[in-house]
Amino acid sequence: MLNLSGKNALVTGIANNRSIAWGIAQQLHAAGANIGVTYLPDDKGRAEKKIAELVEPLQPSLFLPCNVQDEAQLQQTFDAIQDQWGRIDILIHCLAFASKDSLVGDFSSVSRQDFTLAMEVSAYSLVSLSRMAKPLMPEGGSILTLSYLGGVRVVPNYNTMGIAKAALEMNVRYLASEFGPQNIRVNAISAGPIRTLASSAIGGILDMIHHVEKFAPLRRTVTQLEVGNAAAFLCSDLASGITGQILYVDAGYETLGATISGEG
Ligand code: 0WE
Repeated sequence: MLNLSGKNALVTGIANNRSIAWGIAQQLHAAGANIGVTYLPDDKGRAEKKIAELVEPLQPSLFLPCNVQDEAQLQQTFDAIQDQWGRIDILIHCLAFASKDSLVGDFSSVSRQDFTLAMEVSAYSLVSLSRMAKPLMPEGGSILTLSYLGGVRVVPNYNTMGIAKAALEMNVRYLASEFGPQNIRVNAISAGPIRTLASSAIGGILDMIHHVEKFAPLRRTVTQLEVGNAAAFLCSDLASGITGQILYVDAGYETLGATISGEG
């Protein structure tokens, strides 16, 4: 049976109640995990208040600001884990950012700065968080990140994020190889499109969702809680033999080779 009791799980990337990270946090909690949450702080402390209220039902035993572009905040996060938990079992990475300019129009128009920003926040951050988690996983652990099909195939406007997701998926494989001897597993879930804060900022996301509802084998999109269930499985001992994998939780969309109805 799926049981995460006694496991310490740090969840990054909760922005609001539509976040996939929130779906994952709820299902890890439902499976008995002890939850820690990091959030992206803003100047006015609004994010802190909003996310604290949201996650309150999960009774997180850690609640920390963590902007992955800030080395000091990263260090403080793992110092707190060391002090208060002593050990971490599960690390959930649900972080991505690309400038709006780099998510529209011609891919080749991306600036050096926007390309680097997307790579740093969306791909490199898995490396830095994993490196810092490793010494706190002496008896093994599970690291999970979120990807998207746009990292392996061309999706209009996904552009620079697609390159960052391709790098992220290779990070998963290289980290899985390096950390495997310490019984630390590293995997990704490639989720289908879901209406979230990040995706709703994108023009044409509704068209993407209608397209999936029309053509995906299950004829619908997936929910945050379905991604959360797959995450709970991958982070549990039921998945003890799985590492370096990208699991599609996308209502079957990835299997398609043509999106025509075939009905004439
Ligand atoms: O990974 C993503 C979105 C990540 C994302 C979203 C934003 C919006 C606001 C990263 N950076 C930003 N920056 C902002 O300023 N998805 C998988 C959702 C998504 O984004 C798309 C999609 C889908 C699906 C962009 C174009 C086309 C499809």
